[in-house]
Amino acid sequence: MFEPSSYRDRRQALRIALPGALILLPGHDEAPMDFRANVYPFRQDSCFRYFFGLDRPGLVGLIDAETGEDWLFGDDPGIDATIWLGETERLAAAAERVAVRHTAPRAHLADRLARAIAAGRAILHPPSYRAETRQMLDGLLAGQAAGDPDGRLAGAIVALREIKHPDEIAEMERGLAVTRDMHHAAMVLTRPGAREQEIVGQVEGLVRSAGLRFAYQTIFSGRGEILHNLRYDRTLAAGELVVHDAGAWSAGGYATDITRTIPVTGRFDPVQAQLYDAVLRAQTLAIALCRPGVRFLDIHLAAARVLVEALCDLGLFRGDPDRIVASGAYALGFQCGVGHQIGLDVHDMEALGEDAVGYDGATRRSGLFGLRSLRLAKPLRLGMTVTIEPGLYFIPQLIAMWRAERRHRDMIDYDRFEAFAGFGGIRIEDDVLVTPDGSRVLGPPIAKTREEMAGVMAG
Ligand SMILES: [Mn+2]
Repeated sequence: MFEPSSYRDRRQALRIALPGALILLPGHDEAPMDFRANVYPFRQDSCFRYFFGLDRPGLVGLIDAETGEDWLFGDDPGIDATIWLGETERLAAAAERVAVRHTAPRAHLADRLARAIAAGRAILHPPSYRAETRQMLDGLLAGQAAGDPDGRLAGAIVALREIKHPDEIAEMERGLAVTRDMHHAAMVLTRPGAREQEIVGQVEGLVRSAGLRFAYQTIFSGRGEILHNLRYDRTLAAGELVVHDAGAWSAGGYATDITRTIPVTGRFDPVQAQLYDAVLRAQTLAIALCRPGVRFLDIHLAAARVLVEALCDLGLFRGDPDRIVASGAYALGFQCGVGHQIGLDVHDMEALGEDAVGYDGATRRSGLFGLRSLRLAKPLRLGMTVTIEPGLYFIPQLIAMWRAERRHRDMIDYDRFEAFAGFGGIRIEDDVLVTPDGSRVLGPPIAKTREEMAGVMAG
């Protein structure tokens, strides 16, 4: 947790952005897995955590821009919570840790909101992505003007949260130190005959030993062309590439998101090396292009062009690389976006709506296959943290589909593409801070060139 004043300052900044507003920020309750007392590991809502800091269930925050007051609604732990869970901290004491002076029992929230509604005030709250939260809000606000109809609240929150304070950067870098260990451990363990789940288990052990949790479900697969492959049921074979996409939540709740692509034998064959180096060049260029004011869309397209040039050299694409990029044909090899914002959430703030986070009035989402998956397109701002994660993926079903549709057939050699069925995928991902004159890769260096990875894998 940060200093109490930092949470007060954040709430004050939100009040200034939304004069007169009454802003309701529900925290999370426990989420049962299979029966009420057996719960998923607790994860606080990130908006609540950003403005109210507290990492415990059962709280609702209220920010009043008319009176200047902050309120926390919740209950002191009863004797059962103390007996079973050791919870003893009273709400008022917790509130003090985040500079909130006003607290009230959770049961008082309905009254408080009813009075505000009777006084004609609209209640702003972020969209709910958990059914329990939606149900609670439906009960509290039934039929009243509430939510975020014109996106003002989402816009104001994004404008604040997307600029990271140095304390937040330090928190992410502490998470990245563990993430470096995770990735290097996976490289050491990767070898022909190893089972994917064994390696994921060992890496998870490292995360747990550090007192942390995965920030999202790890990807560790020799079938790296499946972009979010969550199965670990294979045995690694010589000649394969393994995509390992894994990150931790830091102790303070900030996510890391790192990908490395590991050759199972420790060595790339010549074609793998050619394509790996192309992805690395695309990533290096994209990182170098990051600076305040540059549209992330243009960084995506620049990375795509580097990948296209390499695929032209191998005869998979033919013709003018700029045309291959502009037409969208490039997406046969690179189907996703080059990155996204990262912070408390691995895809930061996407609960507020992907377009609210990644697009603005001047930058609209494209409908083109590939580009439509770009989560961030608007210009970068100083202090933003983003992932840079270009990749190449050979997806047999997609190649067959496009071939049958004769898509971009003047630019694509489908026979060559089909020869890459079984190649898998390559992704290289780092977390990057936008600085005044460029960018900085966050955290300690994690082996990334072919030589660096061979060095780690050789022990
Ligand atoms: Mn990512």
